[in-house]
Amino acid sequence: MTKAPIRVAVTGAAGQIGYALLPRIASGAMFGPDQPVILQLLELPIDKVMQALKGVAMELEDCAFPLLRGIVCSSDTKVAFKDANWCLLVGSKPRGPGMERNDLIRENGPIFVGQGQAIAEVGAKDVRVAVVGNPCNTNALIAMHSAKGVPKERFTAMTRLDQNRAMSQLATKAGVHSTDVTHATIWGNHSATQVPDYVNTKIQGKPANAVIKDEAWLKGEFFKTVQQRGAAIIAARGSSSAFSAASALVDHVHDLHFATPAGEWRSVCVVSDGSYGVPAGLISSFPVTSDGKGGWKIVQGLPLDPFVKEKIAATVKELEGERAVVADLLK
Ligand code: NAX
Repeated sequence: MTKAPIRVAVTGAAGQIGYALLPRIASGAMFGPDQPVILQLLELPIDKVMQALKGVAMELEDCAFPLLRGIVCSSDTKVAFKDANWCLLVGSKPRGPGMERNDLIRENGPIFVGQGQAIAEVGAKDVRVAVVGNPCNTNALIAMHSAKGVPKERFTAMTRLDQNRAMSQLATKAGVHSTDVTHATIWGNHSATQVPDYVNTKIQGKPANAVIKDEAWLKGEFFKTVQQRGAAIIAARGSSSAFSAASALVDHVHDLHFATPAGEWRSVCVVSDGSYGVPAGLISSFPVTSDGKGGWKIVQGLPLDPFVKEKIAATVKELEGERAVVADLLK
């Protein structure tokens, strides 16, 4: 029997992440090879941008994807989020020249107020949200507060790209394949203060720091490389990470849609319940398991060394600072 289609809303769909993301959703990479999807694409109400979105939709048609059961293009959140089961909030205002991080947070805040309200108003009863547009943790926090009546657990933000980057760096250093790196854990904010954990991340089943016995590298180059990878990609490519971000979003949603294999976990930014000293209510990256039915849990009781603990305190402080900047939007 054919499954009912999943409605997937994607904002910023004519952007570079959107371009790399949409064919992967439509081909079955996100929800599996037997799950039909309907894509509901949102862009800014600017002629040139809507024209570009039309071109993207034409390309999707030209792929004749067996699982793609419909494409909606709109500049109206109420149309794009209508009955959506998943809302992937990718679009946001980029950082302009001379703009401080706090300016970016303030510029983007209202977008996520409106989108959160629209999700609550017209989204499906089981709607779930993944925020990619930066600053993604705080944007997710704003959307979560604005979506009155939608359970807070439905809102996530993406540190999966950071997780994947950490896995790749550790695999290269240890001389193994990235599939030998499991339980990769990112704590905190998706920013330069994020914390890639080398105690709980495992290489061939052993703690990464028991395999890579180079503390200076783990606390130095490894941290810096993962934290600064986005900037390094911009420096090398002239634009920010696109298909790696799209691929990470496919992983993020896929792994929340399906159950996590027993004993494993993934890094996901979710609303804190106070675990690991992260103040309740902040959206922070944690090791998370999914039950495959819409539920998730923060993995409890993981050991943290003093260095990682100190770094988590710093990234949490940054998240609290970002929350303070948008306090008026969280009512
Ligand atoms: P692009 O500038 O290529 O595309 C963004 C698109 O969003 C544009 O087409 C724009 O018209 C649209 N947009 C802006 N405001 C909108 C709104 N209110 N409603 C609907 N559409 C809107 O950026 P792209 O490279 O695709 O990156 C998108 C976002 O992802 C950026 O905020 C970026 O910082 C963020 N990233 C997040 C990552 C993460 O790991 N969480 C990694 C990659 C990326 O840097």
